[in-house]
Amino acid sequence: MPSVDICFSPELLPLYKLEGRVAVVVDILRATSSIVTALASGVTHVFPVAELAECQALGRQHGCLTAGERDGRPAAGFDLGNSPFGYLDGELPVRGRALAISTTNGTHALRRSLAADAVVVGAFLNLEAVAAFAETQQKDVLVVCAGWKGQFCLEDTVFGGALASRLAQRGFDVAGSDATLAALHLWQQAQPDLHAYLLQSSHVRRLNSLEANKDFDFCLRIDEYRSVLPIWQEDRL
Ligand code: 3SL
Repeated sequence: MPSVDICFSPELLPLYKLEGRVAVVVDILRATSSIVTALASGVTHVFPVAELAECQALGRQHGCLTAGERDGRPAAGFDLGNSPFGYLDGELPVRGRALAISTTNGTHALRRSLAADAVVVGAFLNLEAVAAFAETQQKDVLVVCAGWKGQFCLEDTVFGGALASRLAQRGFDVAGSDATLAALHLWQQAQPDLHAYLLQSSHVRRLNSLEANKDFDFCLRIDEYRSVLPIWQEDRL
């Protein structure tokens, strides 16, 4: 029976085996939610990169849109920051364009997970798509939480619990790892009001101070994009 494990921070990745597993990389606030929204809004493919300079270089090389964020703020010289509404508000046409994106934690976590057999991007927005994909693979799943600068983040871990709960219903073993048990407990604790529960988190306070609280509401919509599955292929999603 395949299992689910959860890595609370990319800094802990050296302790985990990626080979043979499906890595589900999550940065609920906001990188993976934004990537899912970008693809749902007609972006053709996404180049997630760790460094801002590389992101700009890709923009020039491929003529694609660029999105850059550091410490929650849009980086200077990029078309977009890290708000999912950048792909939804129509200010910048995105349909049919490719996107290069670099964020503080999320794109780092993705790049550090590439040794897995398959790497997919998870968010509450596409929870069902990720669960269905994992079921087709029948391999152990490792949820890689982007966290914040190497530290634990509540919202990414709660997502891990939500995914473990869906995968338990599909026959996955979710009892073999204390990390998964803890995430499941947090997910249960967050019911019935996920929004109220996550209001306590440090990242929500950070976003509120940046006046990005509507992003928070949006990123908690479960299964908004049920069929969007960003999956790593060669050098892109
Ligand atoms: O760290 C990241 O990758 C970002 O998602 C952080 S923020 O939501 O833009 O603050």
